Amino acid sequence: MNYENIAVSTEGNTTVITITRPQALNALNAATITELGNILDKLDGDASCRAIIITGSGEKSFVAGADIKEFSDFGAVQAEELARNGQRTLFNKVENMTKPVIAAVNGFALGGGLELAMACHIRYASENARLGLPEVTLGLIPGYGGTQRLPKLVGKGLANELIFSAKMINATRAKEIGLVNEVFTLEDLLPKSLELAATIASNSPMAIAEAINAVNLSDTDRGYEAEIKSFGLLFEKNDKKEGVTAFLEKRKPNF
Ligand code: CO8
Repeated sequence: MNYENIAVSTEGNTTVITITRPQALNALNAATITELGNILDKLDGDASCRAIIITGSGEKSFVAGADIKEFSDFGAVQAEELARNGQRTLFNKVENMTKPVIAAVNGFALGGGLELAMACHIRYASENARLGLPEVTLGLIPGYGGTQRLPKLVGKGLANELIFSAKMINATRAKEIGLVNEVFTLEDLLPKSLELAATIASNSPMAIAEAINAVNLSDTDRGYEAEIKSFGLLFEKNDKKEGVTAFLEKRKPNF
């Protein structure tokens, strides 16, 4: 498949998706959202892909938000449609992938960009990263899930502060409040993300898929039951046989 706004490469079992609109600081226009959604659909059904990294091209920006130029003259109906479509075709899809998605935040992660990073399962950032939800400066609020995911990651109080003030925080502060897991030099960001992806990819893909689902349900009243169901289901699978047998035979499992 040919893409205009993203580049896709493979390293071992990991697929790296790079958003390639550096001229707009990798802002998400509708075409980019569609392409991201399409590649994720493809990868979700591709057993050779065990982990995904999403990053931005260039050394300045992960994603500087939704493309402001594109929605500048939208009315209420179009804007609601854009937000709903985006959440369905990309943001919720990322969160519900059956394989882990790591955001390698290599610079600005603003508005829809931070919302994309927050939809990912894990966030690593470079030292130059700046994160924030500046929508209120445009007279808007986040529309790609930011009001929902940020409080879950950092708590309501900090989320309110970030959303109401629109201030950008640096990578150190983002790590301090749990918005990103680790901070690296820009040079190390992708190698470290790939290293994590490879570690995850060496584990049982079935178990990872079930873990993603159970963790996603952790803030609903279905979470405990989902964990129990997944736990039971995995006992029927070859990965569990291989994992447990390998442990007993004192060797590495081969999933
Ligand atoms: N959309 C479109 N173009 C952008 C965006 C963006 N979000 N961000 C940057 N660009 C473009 C600039 O217009 C500029 O283009 P040009 O060279 O043609 O003028 C180019 O990228 C470089 O940007 P700057 O010259 O501004 O670079 P600076 O280093 O001076 O500033 C900043 C970098 C601080 C990141 C600055 O570009 C900025 O503030 N960008 C906008 C950030 C923002 O407000 N993001 C939130 C957007 S709203 C949003 O994401 C809502 C999500 C929910 C939508 C739901 C659907 C309705």
